Amino acid sequence: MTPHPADPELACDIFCAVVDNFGDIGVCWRLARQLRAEHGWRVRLFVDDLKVFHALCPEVDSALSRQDAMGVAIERWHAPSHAGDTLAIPDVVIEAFGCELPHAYIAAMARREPKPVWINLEYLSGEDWVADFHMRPSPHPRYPLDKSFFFPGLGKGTGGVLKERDLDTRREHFDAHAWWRERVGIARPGDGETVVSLFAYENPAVDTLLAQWRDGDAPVVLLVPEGRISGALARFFGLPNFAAGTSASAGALRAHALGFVEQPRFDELLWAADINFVRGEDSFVRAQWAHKPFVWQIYPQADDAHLPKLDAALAHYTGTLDPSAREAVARFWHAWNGASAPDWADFWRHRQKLETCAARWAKELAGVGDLAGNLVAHAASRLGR
Ligand code: TRH
Repeated sequence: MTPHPADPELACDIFCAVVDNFGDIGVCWRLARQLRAEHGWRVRLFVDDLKVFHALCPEVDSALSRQDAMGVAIERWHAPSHAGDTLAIPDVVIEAFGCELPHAYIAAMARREPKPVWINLEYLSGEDWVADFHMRPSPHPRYPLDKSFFFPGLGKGTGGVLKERDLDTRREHFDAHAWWRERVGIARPGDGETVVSLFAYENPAVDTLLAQWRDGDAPVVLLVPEGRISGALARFFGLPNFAAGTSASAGALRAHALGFVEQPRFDELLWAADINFVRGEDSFVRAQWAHKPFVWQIYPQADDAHLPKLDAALAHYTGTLDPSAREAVARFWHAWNGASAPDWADFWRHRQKLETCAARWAKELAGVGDLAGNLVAHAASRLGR
């Protein structure tokens, strides 16, 4: 049973170590806000890199060791051994992505009665094994504590992915005309132009793709949030940089660089485009909720450990496409992840089918349930609520 906000508030600590980029804090911050806003939990978020956090939430001041933002208490986690000034252990403790909790904190968890619900939030994977391992408890070797492994996933029996209750309504009421004027400073492109958003790591395939867009018959309008791919855009257009506010064109391609926006506004970019290139974990999830075709650049791991995850996601997402469209998507995603040269025309000739597939997939994914709701239900049952 999901605790009603009118019930005494459940307290929760989330620990987040920023490994790199924005995904670790991106997921934790989204989860923290949702637990607070939709489930009425009292949330404290420990983060070891407030500068990265500041990019997602400009009201976070990286100089402060303790502050509140959007109803969430934020603590700068400044050393592995530090756990805030008090060791007040809450009802639920979430360690994100295997970051190690401070020993003193674990010892205090073991002393608490009743014991807190201890959850390790794993990275998202669409692979089948995830459902078998989701929520398996593992006893601590020294303390009388169980830790459960919460696996986000794309299929039944997994923890699902994050989705706010008002997301679809916000998407449906999105004012695209106002967005283009405000964010890009131009009128919304016409139906004959394909709008592409490009949020990506450095990618050797990007030059080929940019050249295909430039030389293609159909106009392409490219929106590029400033970041790791910006250098490639600057080189392509022969510019010193491709910083926010820069625009450039070549042949059929027009490109605009955008500034990084606070996280709740990131979805608007995905809604404004016809197709979205996304990466990592959180933007990959948001692209699925955007009801638009998308291309995923997965976070690369040693020994190509990411490739089965890429194929597992493809199997879920393209499961209802006919074989020729399904193979074209797989070819394009593989090319974008380093396998070969991308072929835009081969991929985008399936546009209509991809649009239908995107909406169908979002509906199917919603059937797995929202991650925050699934996590709350688990905690509530463990706490006997
Ligand atoms: O930044 P990412 O590549 O993050 C990660 C990390 O590399 C992490 O270590 C890795 O394990 C994980 O991927 C899989 O990509 P991701 O996950 O999409 O996070 C980007 C976040 O940035 C996401 O929450 C959306 C947000 N964002 C904004 O808030 N504003 C913006 O303008 C943009 C472009 C992104």
